[in-house]
Amino acid sequence: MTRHALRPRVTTAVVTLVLALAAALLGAGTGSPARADGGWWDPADRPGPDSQINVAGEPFRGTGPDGTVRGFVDAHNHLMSNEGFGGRIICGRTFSEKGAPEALKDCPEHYPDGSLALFENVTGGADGHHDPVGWPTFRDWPAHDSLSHQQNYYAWVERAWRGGQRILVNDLVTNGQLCALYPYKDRGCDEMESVRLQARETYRLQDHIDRMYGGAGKGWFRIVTDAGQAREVVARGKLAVVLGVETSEPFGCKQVLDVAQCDRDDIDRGLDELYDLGVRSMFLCHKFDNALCGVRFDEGTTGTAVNIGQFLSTGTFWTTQKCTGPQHDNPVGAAAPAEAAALLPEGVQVPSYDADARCNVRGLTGLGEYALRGMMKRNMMLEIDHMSVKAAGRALDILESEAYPGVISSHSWMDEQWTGRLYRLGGFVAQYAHSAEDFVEAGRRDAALRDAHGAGYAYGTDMNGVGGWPAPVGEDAPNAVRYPFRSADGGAVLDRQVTGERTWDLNTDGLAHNGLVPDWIEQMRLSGGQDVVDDLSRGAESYLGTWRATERHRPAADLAAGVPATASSSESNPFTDYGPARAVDRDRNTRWASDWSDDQWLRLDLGAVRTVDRVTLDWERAYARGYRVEVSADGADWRTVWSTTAGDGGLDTASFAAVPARYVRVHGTERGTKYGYSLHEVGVFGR
Ligand SMILES: [Ca+2]
Ligand SMILES: [Ca+2]
Repeated sequence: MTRHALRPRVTTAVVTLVLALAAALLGAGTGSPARADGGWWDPADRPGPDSQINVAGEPFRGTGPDGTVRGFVDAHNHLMSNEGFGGRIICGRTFSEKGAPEALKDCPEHYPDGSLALFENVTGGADGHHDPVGWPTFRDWPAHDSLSHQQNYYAWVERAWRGGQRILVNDLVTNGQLCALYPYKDRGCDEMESVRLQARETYRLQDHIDRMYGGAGKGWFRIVTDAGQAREVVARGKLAVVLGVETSEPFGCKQVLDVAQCDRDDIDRGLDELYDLGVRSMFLCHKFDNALCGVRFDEGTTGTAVNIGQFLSTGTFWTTQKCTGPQHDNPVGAAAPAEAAALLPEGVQVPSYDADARCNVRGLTGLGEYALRGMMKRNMMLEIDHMSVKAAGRALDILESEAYPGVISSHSWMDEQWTGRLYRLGGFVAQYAHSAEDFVEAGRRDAALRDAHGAGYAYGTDMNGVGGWPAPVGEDAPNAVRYPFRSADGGAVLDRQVTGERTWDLNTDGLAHNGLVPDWIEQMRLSGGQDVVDDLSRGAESYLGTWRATERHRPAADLAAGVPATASSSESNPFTDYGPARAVDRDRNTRWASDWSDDQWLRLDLGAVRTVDRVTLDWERAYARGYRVEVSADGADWRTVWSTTAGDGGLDTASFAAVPARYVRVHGTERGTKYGYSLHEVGVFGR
């Protein structure tokens, strides 16, 4: 068939960029009705012809003897991304009042042969052509390697639920730049508008399902806004749906030439609005450096295309520096795809990057810190994936200083070396939906950490997220699923999933849509044994634990504000006071500074014996590489409760088992610079 011939160079350029951007942006019948069991879990009526579920058996309910719930968690999904990006990147809808034939149609420009399916074709799913017909034949989509077709039709989500999933995080997602670049769109590109629309559609989907079960509140799809509600839903055997947000410029917080396009009022208003919509979990940055934070780069050609997208959106490319610790961002692709580079203005080129400079220079900005603290004030959960190492490190510093547990890595976009810090806070980790074998292997790397912290595990399918999903393993693979199979909990029997005239088989189709998630979990069981499934079954309880702790978090009492402070020395300066009281005046613009030698200390008198378990240290550039935190009841006998020889300055938090203390001393042992020690603020917390 003819390729469309309009301005091929520019069109190809747009498409190449769009594809790479999008690939990165969201990661990465006539059949007879299914035989229903007739229980509470079966709808009384589906509107019009609809998909089958192909699961028999009652969903498990209730709580264990210890009050815990069980169930799988999909920590990262995009039920409504067909409404994002202007509405034409993901084709086919999550539901329709008229049933599957109406919902599962392709985008108009994909007809008749897919040659104008620009996004599909650049993302490689279709070799330039595909059969656009969805219902009832579904010859070419949904498929594990088709990045632009609906994977979350509600009945497929229903099958995932019937297979044991109990929590789903629905990240409302879009990217204004991709929307603007893509030639087809149904609506404007404002990111907050899109988030509002996707939230509304999620509530409409809930109503749609409720109607099949006899009215409001009766269906299995339950949008929840607090951990208690979620626990109740899970205990009733239904699916708790949590709203999240993953956009590149939340609250209009883009930056142009490094100038923020939002202010604190925008952030407060935006957070209030999202909270009112029911959003409890969110990303502060995603793919493009914005006014809140720098991003974790995408790799290779995709990375270069995203970098060009960032330039077009913000006027700046990514800038790298040597990393200050062992964590690093992904390597930036060196060569720009010629077609994408053609979109750049005359004379502008994608920079080249040193292989040993792997960290984004942009971290968490002042506004980003304000937004993070705003989320903490509202007891929301921070999605830390997609933040640059520098931004994520600072975010973790802040969360640690407040002992705030609400932090989630939902799809393998955080440096793995930070998993321990995240678990120590009480956070939650899910792995991207890799192939069963890879998932099992990566999951084993952190199994000891999960055990140590009593954490369950989860997956982030990133369905409708343009990431690509596990390919078929073939019917003869050692981990091929044998249909029908029993669900991991043992209570359901699942056969191959049928919609219209099409039957999907994980072995030959791969993870083509959300309905095959139980099949993929069965494959993980075959690959890695029952332990893997047990870990995933503990996911719901673990997620709820993180959420509940986040809701209950309150700032601890500040025991050190304005207390008497003394020090081994203070730097003398005729114009500025660097005395010890400056470290407890709760003014970040003032500081204590010692003389320039290693053995120096700062002592605080809390006035009475208090129970202390955390000390925070906000260092000026003159930080301590080595120091001890010591406590004393009488100012004479000292006991070390925490120490380090690897301090890195910035914001440090020393957490230790609660001890009684009237005096707290920060005792330097090794300077990090040639100067002395200097602290903007020291905080002491406890009960
Ligand atoms: Ca101060
Ligand atoms: Ca630090």
